[in-house]
Amino acid sequence: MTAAAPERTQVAIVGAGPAGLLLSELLAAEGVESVILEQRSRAYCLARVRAGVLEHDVAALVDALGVGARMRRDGLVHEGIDVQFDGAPHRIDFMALTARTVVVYGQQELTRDLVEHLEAAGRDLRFEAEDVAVHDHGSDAPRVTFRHGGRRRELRCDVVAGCDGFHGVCRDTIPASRRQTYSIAYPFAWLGLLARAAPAIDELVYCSHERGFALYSLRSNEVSRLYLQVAPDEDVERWPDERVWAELDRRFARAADAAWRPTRGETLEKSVTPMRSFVSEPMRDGRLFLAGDAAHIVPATGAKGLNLAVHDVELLARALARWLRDGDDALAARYSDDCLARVWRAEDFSMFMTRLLHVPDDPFERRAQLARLRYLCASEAAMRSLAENYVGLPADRLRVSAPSLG
Ligand code: FAS
Ligand code: PHB
Repeated sequence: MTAAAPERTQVAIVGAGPAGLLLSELLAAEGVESVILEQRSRAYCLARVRAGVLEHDVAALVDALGVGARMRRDGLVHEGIDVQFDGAPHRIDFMALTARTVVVYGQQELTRDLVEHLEAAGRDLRFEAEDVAVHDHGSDAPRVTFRHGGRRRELRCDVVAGCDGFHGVCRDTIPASRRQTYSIAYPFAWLGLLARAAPAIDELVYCSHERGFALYSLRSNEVSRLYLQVAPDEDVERWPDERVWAELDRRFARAADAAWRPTRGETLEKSVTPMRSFVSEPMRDGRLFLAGDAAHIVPATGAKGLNLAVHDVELLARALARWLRDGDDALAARYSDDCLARVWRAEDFSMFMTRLLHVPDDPFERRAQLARLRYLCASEAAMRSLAENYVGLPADRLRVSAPSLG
């Protein structure tokens, strides 16, 4: 295989998930050049079913970048969620409690909007880039090697952004001696179903039932997204559609409305997702900066994964523009700490939501959990805390300012 002449850019971005795509957009808006290297095909990246909820400020950022037209047209603004237990739903009113909302818009759709917007602007986005490897990130001249179009290639740059997700190569490029990882593997997984069925809900329903957790979400007025708590090693083959719908009916059953149940429809996608919490620190090593799932994973119960990735690259783009354009590396120096303040808050909130709603084996734990759910839905203070974390915390809520000693 022949080698092409080395190329050059300012920021080499590994991965075309929401983190990598948005980083390229944000850097371009700051006049900083980048190249995205993605191992999968364009079609594969656009077909991947993942997140579905955008925080208030994340939706505003997508708008500000000029990528929000379809999101505003097809996305659904939700002003609250329902938490269901003891066979009854309890509404948590985000608007009344926080004056902020969320937007339900599929990650698949957002990914399409970003890819099309980058392509229309002529940005350098390369799918099917194989064997990506990062070199010399501890020097002033990092390089990324890869195979593309049947040729070995080298990309020379000022900085490498590792946006290659949990299973990528960038995190492991940082020697284990220079990083610390923290993790929890939960004793359950999610069986997710995407169905062509008009949702029988106006807002998401998080349901804690004796038989296990269930989530009723949606992608549009024609497409529903539903999840069931299952065993951590569950085999999707053991869940034919009829069994999934029957179990959803059992868990979502409402005492006051026996007829109400999820609307059934044709299955578009069905898969099992593990539930884990994971953080790798620091998020920077020399001229390699990690963002999104490459550095941290949250269980999806708090709807934080995609939103955290966006917050990371918002900070990273600002830091790199200051450094590469203005020669000021102050923000780059504190990038990891600034990200981790929000990451650990989201890790805690996602763990709280996961433990609040998934059914434990221990009967004592279950009784205590029900007491926590009843308190949550009876206390405005508790509901406000959940609401403000769910819609997305403003940056000033992530750190305690030093108490005034006056
Ligand atoms: P991604 O994993 O999305 O992207 C990384 C990219 O890097 C991929 O395209 C991959 O192909 C590429 N890559 C990997 N290795 C590479 C290599 N060696 N070379 C080149 N490219 C490489 N989050 C929420 O906020 N709300 C939700 O409702 C929600 N639901 C979820 C449901 C499911 C089933 C799953 C799995 C996740 C969910 N998440 C949710 C979390 C999810 O949205 C992630 O947090 C989000 O995709 C993170 O984005 P990235 O960091 O860009 O990583
Ligand atoms: C989804 O719509 O896929 C979804 C929504 C909320 C969550 C997790 C997943 O907490």
